[in-house]
Amino acid sequence: MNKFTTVYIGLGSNLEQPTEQIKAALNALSQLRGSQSLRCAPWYSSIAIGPGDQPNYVNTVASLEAALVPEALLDELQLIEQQQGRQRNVRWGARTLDLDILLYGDEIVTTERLTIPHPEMPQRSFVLQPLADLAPQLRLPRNVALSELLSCCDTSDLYQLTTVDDNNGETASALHE
Ligand code: ROI
Repeated sequence: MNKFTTVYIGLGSNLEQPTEQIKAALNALSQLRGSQSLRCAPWYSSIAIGPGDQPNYVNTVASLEAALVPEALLDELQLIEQQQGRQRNVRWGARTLDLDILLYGDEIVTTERLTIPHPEMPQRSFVLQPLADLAPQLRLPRNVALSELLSCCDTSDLYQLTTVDDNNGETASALHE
């Protein structure tokens, strides 16, 4: 039996050189215990959802094959966030790094710490678009087509960052409209 589950993780940063933060997070994810086969979508610049006048975010989505159960994966992701200086003070405030478990295979998880699928996904172009870049045919639990969610979501606030390598997010640079 395959012990690995395909997991999708949303990455976001709008502080302290966001592209460097995303690069460092992908590096950490590539070394995550009990995980393999990291893939990353193109990167996007997105307008911040949240209070005050915040800088734009850099967002992307990564997938990996994980042997960790969801809560253990969450622990690992929070450790990476902490290592990259994440402070949890203002709700929806600016942050160096946000790592969200979007999907964990076909599982529906509702615990005190975790809700999977991520409940805000349908409203967030900066999640749906890179997720669709990675897995255009994806169906979410409860038989929801990702393409259907994306078609209902305004993506006009999103700009793909150009990359000079083969799309693994190493060298995002100029904005491409
Ligand atoms: N806004 C954008 N554009 N991208 C994010 O990743 C993001 N993450 C968040 C909140 C504060 C809701 N706003 C965001 O957690």
